[in-house]
Amino acid sequence: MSRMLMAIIVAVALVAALSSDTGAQNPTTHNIFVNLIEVKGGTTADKLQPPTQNPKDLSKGYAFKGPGAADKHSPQRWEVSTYMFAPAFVTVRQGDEVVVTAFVVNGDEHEVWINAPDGTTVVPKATWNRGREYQARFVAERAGPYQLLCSGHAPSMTATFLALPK
Ligand SMILES: [Cu+2]
Repeated sequence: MSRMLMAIIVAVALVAALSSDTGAQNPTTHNIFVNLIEVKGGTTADKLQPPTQNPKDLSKGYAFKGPGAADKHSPQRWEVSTYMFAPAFVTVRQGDEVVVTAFVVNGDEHEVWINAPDGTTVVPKATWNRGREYQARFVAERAGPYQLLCSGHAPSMTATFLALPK
């Protein structure tokens, strides 16, 4: 048997296995743990000049402390930071229940909600505070990206739960 034919048989078998798998699956509940975190970085102006555009103009989630403001003992030092959800991308299947358990490590306050792929809200806006754990749940009735958003750190602070079609 030629290698080509063998490769085709394997590919067909794989597709058949995958499609029967997706077709027969019952809805599942996904328990997803998410942390709200902040990552920071910095250097000194003698090594790298600070950016000409203030990162704060790109996203409310970004912060920038220029030389002089970052560290008074090191006048050349400048720092940047960003708020994020970790993990920020999870796949589920259409029809599945998604239970997000979130712990706020950084930032005293986040105004969060979850939108469906069509832009409608499936989890209404709520305030999540540092040091607390919260739960948000929805059923991924549609295929496509469900987005966890934070208005105070938009547009960069977001997590996507991508519902793959049944
Ligand atoms: Cu936030």
